[in-house]
Amino acid sequence: SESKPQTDMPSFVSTLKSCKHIIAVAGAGLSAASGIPTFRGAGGLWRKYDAITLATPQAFKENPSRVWQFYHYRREKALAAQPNPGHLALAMCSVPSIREKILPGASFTLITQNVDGLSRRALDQIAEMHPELAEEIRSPVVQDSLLEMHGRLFDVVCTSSKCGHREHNLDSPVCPALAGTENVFAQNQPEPHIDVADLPKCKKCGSLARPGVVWFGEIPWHLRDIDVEVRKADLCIVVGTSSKVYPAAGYASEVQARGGKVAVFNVDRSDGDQRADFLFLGPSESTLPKALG
Ligand code: BJW
Ligand code: ZN
Repeated sequence: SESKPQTDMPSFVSTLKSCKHIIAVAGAGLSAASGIPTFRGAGGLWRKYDAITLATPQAFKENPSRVWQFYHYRREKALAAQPNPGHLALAMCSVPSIREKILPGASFTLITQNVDGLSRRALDQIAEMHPELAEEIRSPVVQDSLLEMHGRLFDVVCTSSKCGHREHNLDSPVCPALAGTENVFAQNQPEPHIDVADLPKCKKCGSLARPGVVWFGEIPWHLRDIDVEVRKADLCIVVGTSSKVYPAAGYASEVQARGGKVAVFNVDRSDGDQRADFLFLGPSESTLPKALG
């Protein structure tokens, strides 16, 4: 059946209240209002390079110096950024004692493609605002309901397959040689070249380290947990993603194929949104708090 997505908030809110297993699939648009550039469209260029071509194993193999400069720039941006009202609205749904008041009796899982850590920091902010919830928020029930499927900017991983050591690393800069390279913007300014010896190293075996993110052709994280939630879901909220990258782009139609509903929140049109049950065109930092408040 062909019918246009609904666009009125009250009917979405009443559908939302009747759902039992809710998933949200987020993309770069969720973090746009925090000053984090998106991948496609405006904001998708870093120096003269397309962000998509830098986020590949091939790019890292050919020029680890350039790719590390890109990730160093992204780490510094994320460190300086704050979660926005869209992150906070989703984080509230992740805390059972808050969720009971907005979505009584429902489960909620946030599947994010973003590597910036802002959704986890939104949880930390709620814990700071409500100290009585801090213990609940620190618990695995809450922390494990946030699935960062494309990895994390602040993980650093050894490239040696024999070692594979991974660490959480918030250093700014991630290594001394990268300091200041984020400020090289002009296209005609020579690109700094950093010797592999001066790039981030594995603290265990000394091999070259890489950002702990999921590049094209690599297997996303948490696929088993995601599959369980996608199969159960009766509502899929799609936020700030162009829905061009799989497997994430396929979750909404999987939910719909099993009879669930789909609601898209995006500032612009995105792939598959004509098949959504609800479509809210606008910045998610203002539409999400209205929908989930
Ligand atoms: C706003 C807004 C505001 C702005 N408010 N909105 C099936 C068919 C064809 C190909 C494949 C397929 N399955 C797999 C593939 C291959 C490939 C793929 O999908 N290719 C396609 C491009 C065709 N996928 C993979 O390789 C994946 N791995 C894989 O499939 O493994 C095999 C396997 C899987 C499952 C089971 C068994 C085997 C891995 C994909 C990894 C993607 N990695 C990156 C980089 C991560 C690290 C980093 O951040 O640097 O992930 S690429 C990049 O794209 C990044 C993003 O997470 C991802 C998605 O981008 P996103 O978030 O949608 O951003 P944009 O910029 O595209 O969109 C922003 C949106 O926000 C826009 O719509 C704006 O309008 C909107 N917006 N401001 C609301 N204020
Ligand atoms: Zn190592």
